[in-house]
Amino acid sequence: MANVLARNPISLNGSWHYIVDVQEEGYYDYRMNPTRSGFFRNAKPRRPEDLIEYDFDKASTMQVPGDWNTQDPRLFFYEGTVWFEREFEWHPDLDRSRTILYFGAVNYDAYVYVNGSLAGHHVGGFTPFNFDVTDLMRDGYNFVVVKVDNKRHAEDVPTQIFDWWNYGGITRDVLLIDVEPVYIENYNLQLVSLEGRRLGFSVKLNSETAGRQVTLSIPELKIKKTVTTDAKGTATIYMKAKPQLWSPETPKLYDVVIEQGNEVIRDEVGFRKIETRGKQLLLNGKPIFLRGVSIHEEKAFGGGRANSTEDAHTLLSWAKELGCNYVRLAHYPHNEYAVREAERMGILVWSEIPVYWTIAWSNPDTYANAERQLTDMIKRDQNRANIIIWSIANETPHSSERDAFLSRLAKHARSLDSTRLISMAMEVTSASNYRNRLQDNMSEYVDVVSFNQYVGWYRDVNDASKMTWEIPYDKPVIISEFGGGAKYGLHGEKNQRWTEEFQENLYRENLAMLDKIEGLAGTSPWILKDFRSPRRVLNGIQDYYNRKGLFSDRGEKKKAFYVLQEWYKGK
Ligand code: GCB
Repeated sequence: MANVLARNPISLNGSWHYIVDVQEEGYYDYRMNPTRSGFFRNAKPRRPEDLIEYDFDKASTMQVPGDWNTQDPRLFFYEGTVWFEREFEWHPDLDRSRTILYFGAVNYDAYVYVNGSLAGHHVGGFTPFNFDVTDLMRDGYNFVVVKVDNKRHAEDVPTQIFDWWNYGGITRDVLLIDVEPVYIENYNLQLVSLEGRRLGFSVKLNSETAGRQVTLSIPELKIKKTVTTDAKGTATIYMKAKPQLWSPETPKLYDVVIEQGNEVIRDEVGFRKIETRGKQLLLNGKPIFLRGVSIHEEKAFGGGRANSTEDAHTLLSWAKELGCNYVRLAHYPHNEYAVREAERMGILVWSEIPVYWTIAWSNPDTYANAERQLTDMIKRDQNRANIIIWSIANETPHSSERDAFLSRLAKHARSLDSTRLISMAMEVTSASNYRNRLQDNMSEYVDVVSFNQYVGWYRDVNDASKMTWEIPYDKPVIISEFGGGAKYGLHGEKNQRWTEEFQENLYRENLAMLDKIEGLAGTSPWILKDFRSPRRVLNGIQDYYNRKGLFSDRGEKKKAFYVLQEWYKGK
């Protein structure tokens, strides 16, 4: 279900009880069989002699949405199962007979129970999901229990190793939404032709119900159109219109109202066209250079999972100060507030799924999982004008199994959305020491050729001026990552690793090198802010932070910030 915030949800955010369950005592009996008296029952002793060895009422509480790692010091490194419970009063809406329970994201594996019964199971830490819980709800007192497990596995997406913190918990909003049995599940409104200035609108009901009237209004454009759904519960219409186009300079959004039966859904939608011409990237028909930076979904100050407009606004304001018109939201779909705030601020977005490094390419369940995450990312954000690129992977090792997996994903993305560009962060293959050639079978499946390179960090910085780059594809090129680490406040010579001067020099050398790459259409250096990673263990320097930020984890600017800012002024 898309655009949930526009559906008068009842928020279940707030204080939830939690129980840390290292051995999944609340799920399996002592023979490892799922138990019927698990913690999801939220049981209470009825007689004095009853034995119940847990009690949510006496358990500690934490804030939802939120990660457990930064809310309880005992859980900082914890990867495993935690049970969450919350009670609430609820009364049926007599006009709307179905109730949907929605989660913005739970990392990673979630079993959801309502009043002791299973409502559903979901896998994947960064995409929304919802269950129809009508038959499980009661008038008055209700409770929800969620078993959350963030243990890593080789066949998961992401896989067992990744360079960011595995924040566990119910990390995005929990909402209850009352709907009628037939409701609008999703819709798609966009500019389909720049020249003819035509808009396309399509709508999809939750069921295959024909004959439903859906009205689209865009008052500022004097548009009011009614369509009738077909046997699939869908309808499409095209219309002429001359909207002011959305762009980073003028991020114009139009108020939109969509009505069906008693439903009224409001949204803000922008209209723009993104396409490529040879090695050029065109926004609204004009060449654009993407002045970007990569961002992890971590709070600006002190870390922890970010999940609010305010969190996003702070990070995006830093990107704007840097001179950015674009961000790479790495390495998984970020929360909807962040995407919408970027749209309001005029910031273009690359959005990605966590197909990262060594995925289990031959495992059909892994593929199905990746495809589901891709679908859910696209479905959630298909009306956001600022998203121009869907990225299907990052730094994946070449093999025929990987090619089969990724080409299938790319085709799937294109079948869902033909109006945006598809890319993935590739790796450079080098022909000789200073001669770099990008050769990747996936290049034929993407619209934009992107790659990460770490000259100056994982390779000698003195190489930068000698490097030549061959990118034998007639497509725009994005350097999706480059960078190096520095500890804020540590100073020294430019050849001294971890100093701000080292990072500053690395940026100078890299930017001069980038200027010589033919067809360069943009870049998103790694990364806006120092972020937590369990792989970064150097005491006194890293302390479990990847230090490649242009800002420290406390929001202090490092010297390299100014180098990039200056370069962006000329772009
Ligand atoms: C990469 C990865 C990114 C890492 C970065 C690094 O290539 O895509 O996730 O954090 O390098 O710092 O090494």
